[in-house]
Amino acid sequence: MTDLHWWGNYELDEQRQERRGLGIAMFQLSIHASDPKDSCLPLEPPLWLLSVPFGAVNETDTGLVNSEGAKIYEYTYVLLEPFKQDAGGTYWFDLSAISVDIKDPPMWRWQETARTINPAFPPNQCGAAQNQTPPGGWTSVIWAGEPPRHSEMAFEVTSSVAVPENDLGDAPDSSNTWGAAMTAYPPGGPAGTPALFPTVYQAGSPPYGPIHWQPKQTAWLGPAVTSEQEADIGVDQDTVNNIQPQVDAPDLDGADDGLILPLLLSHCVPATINYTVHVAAPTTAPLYINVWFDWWRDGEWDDIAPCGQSPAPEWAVQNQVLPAGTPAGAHVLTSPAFLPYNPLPESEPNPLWVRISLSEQRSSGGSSTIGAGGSGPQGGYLLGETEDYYIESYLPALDWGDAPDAATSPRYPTLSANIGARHGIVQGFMLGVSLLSDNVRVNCSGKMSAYLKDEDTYLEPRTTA
Ligand SMILES: [Ca+2]
Ligand SMILES: [Ca+2]
Ligand SMILES: [Ca+2]
Ligand SMILES: [Ca+2]
Repeated sequence: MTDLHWWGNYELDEQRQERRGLGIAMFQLSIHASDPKDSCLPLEPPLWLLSVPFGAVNETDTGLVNSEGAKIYEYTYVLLEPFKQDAGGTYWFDLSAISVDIKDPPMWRWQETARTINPAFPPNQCGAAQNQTPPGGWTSVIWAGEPPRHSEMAFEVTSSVAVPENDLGDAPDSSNTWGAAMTAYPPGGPAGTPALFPTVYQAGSPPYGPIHWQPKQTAWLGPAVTSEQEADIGVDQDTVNNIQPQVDAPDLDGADDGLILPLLLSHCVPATINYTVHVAAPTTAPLYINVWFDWWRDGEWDDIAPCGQSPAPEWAVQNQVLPAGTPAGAHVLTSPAFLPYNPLPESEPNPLWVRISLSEQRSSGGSSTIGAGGSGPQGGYLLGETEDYYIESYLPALDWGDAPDAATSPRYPTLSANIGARHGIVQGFMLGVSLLSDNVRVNCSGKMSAYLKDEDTYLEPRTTA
């Protein structure tokens, strides 16, 4: 932490004037651990202690008044040396105002934010504590009543430490810094299918969660990247970590913006996905795109599902190449075709975790180790970005004709706007030899382009007007 902020007020006298007396000489600031004997009280001696002259804390009128009508002031102190917090630690912030002259003291009070029966401070829902001498010793601040209420104090601890450039994924990972089990399905629990996705880079590795050291240097997925130090601890540009294992919360990373949704993933029907890569400067070496789907819904990306005699690997897109010399700008790319494995009928929800990763090194996909699918190299990737998605619905693919059509002057009715012929795909029933499901898109000029060729299955006469 680098800055401390707190709020306070002065008691008012009968003339509604602030009782400032001869003023505050200094604030004594300290940080404490929790008392192991009573975790709702601070432990002595403090971990950190500093006396700060009043002139150094910048008393600022917030324009707010408290319930007595007294002005509320904000005080800010920027630490000369940041105070380092340990992951998972609980800390108390303690504050005393020291008067210039005890014979005419200021009646300054630390502002409360609330008096509540349900204080927010985890893990034991503790409210504020006080240490009054005499007799000394910490006690909880409890306001009598039915039920009794606790004080919450107005303060803020902030960190202005620069966020490292790294990018990581946000799929749930039970081998994390916190040693807390995470749930893949349903995400966030209650406990169901354990999550074994490799997301955290340091803890529980190998398999290593993919980390990208310089995601903004050359190319990334979608329009944006948000950076973080690690997936589950440290500073994060989004202010929350990508995953919070201690509360079983995944999928908290910003800028999941590469995959173009919705996906069309009919069971055992060849499919493709479209995604956006933003290239900062023309590439001088190839980059690789890998995509994993948890077809088996077992919380990892290591399996190969069966589509009859054909394998449907969870590593569905394997080292698709973005060639050297790709110009700067946004590029919409289409993956090679792969087989989805979604055996449940469309009416039943059957969500799955998906990872897309762009990198300068080819992925080895994984190994025999459980949780290796979707992992990255020991030394991390230099370039690229990883995005993880919890996909709850994927539209069934329809087969569309691909004769030319236009929104304004329909000639061959192919697009849905012109009531084109379309067919739900029935397994084993098709025209021609192999049926690829079209992903038909219309660009601004009203022209249609199909991302996949299905010359042997077109449903309308192919002629030119
Ligand atoms: Ca992105
Ligand atoms: Ca995500
Ligand atoms: Ca993040
Ligand atoms: Ca799996």
